[in-house]
Amino acid sequence: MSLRRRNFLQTGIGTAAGALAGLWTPRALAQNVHGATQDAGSRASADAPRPGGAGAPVTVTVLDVPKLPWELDNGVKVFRLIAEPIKAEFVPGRVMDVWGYNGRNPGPTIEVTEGDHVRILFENRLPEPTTVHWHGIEVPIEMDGVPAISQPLVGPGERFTYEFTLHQNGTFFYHTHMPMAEMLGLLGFFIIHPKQAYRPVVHKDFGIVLQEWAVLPNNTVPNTLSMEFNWLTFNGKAGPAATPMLVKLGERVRIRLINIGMDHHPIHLHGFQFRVTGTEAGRIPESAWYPQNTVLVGVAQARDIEFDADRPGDWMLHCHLPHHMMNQMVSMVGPMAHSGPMQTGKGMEEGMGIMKGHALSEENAPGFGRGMGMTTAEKPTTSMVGPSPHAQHGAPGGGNTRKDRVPGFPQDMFMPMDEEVAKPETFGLPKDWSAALGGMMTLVRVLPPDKYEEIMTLVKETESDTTAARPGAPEPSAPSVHRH
Ligand SMILES: [Cu+2]
Repeated sequence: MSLRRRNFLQTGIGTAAGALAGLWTPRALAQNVHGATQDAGSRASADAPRPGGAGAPVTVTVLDVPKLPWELDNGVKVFRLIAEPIKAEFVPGRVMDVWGYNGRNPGPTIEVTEGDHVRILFENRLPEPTTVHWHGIEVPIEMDGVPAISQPLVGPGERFTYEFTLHQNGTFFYHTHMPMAEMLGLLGFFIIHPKQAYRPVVHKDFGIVLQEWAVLPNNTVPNTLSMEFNWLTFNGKAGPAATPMLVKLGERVRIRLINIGMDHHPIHLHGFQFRVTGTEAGRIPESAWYPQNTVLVGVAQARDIEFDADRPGDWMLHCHLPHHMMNQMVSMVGPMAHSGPMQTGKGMEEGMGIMKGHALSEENAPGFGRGMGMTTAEKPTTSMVGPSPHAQHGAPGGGNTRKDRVPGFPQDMFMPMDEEVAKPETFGLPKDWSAALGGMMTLVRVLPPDKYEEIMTLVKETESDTTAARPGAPEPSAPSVHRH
């Protein structure tokens, strides 16, 4: 189906679903318009004029994350950064209580140029003290953001001004230096462009923040004590809710990856070989590049990858740890569905697979006997897998008793949610595409020129319905507003 631009504009929210053959729902569209308000600053920016004229780098697109606006004061770029509790929607309908900056998780992207003098007016609206560390950036010790050592803690309601000159370029980030609060989401990109673009030049420059979360069933607050993570996000969105990257066939692409968490993530790209061209310390000399299609992004590391997008397709970019490709994993809790010794219609302990003790006892609750909670030791639990008379309930082809005799069945589920995550960037994807993505998974859509223009037109028109600022444009912002 061809995209009918005028129809899309004229239909309005109420009838947009018809215009786009079921890919759209009023709810999805409304969400997207709302999202565009927040995200327009980071969308489609590679097509925008290069900020410093010829030879200057393209701006970075951090999908689903806004840019932090700045104002110029006597040659100083002045940013306002506010740490505060916020709401974050990992996938449609799953709103979590996390911490972030300026109403967002991850925090808005700071994007500047080597040689800039920056001033960051920081305000703490958290219920506890904090500081901001500029990860990898060579700043004077008083600006390093380490509590008690380089500066006093910034208490709730207090402010602190960071100010320094940038003499590096590359992919950096900012984050709190209170470790537990890192696990609640206090980080963001701090990208420093060189004055002249790196060679070979890229046409698209994307950024992805890797985060992981442990959210117990029926909770919205991440458990920062847990070592077992069940939500994995790219730019604050779990697959399939992360917005796909749009690339025109033949373009050269850079993707910057940063990681703060408890795990290292092997990020794998389908369809292409890439080179790692940068680390958290800046650009790697070309003589040290070598081909890869999986890059391990360790904790506290940044990795820039580059490739020529010379083959069309909707290509996956994802963490390859199997548990990091799923959403909302839990074990041994909740209403029992099927399988093994965990059965419906029985007592709480049997239902949850707990072999010892009471389900709500101090030693089992609230972790239900597993490491997701506050328990001090792993408890013996039954395995979810195994032959069961109930095994057919949740499975395609249910009722096939032969499956009941297959050890390990059931495992994977296939749950499409195309409509819930529909937005211009997902236009034209095959039916049920969304079921193939969970956790740290997204798509690099390498599109033939006509298809690319079609979708970019839709992206821009959705943006133009909003009053969002352009990338890097000074905006008299009210950054403390909660935008969810
Ligand atoms: Cu991972």
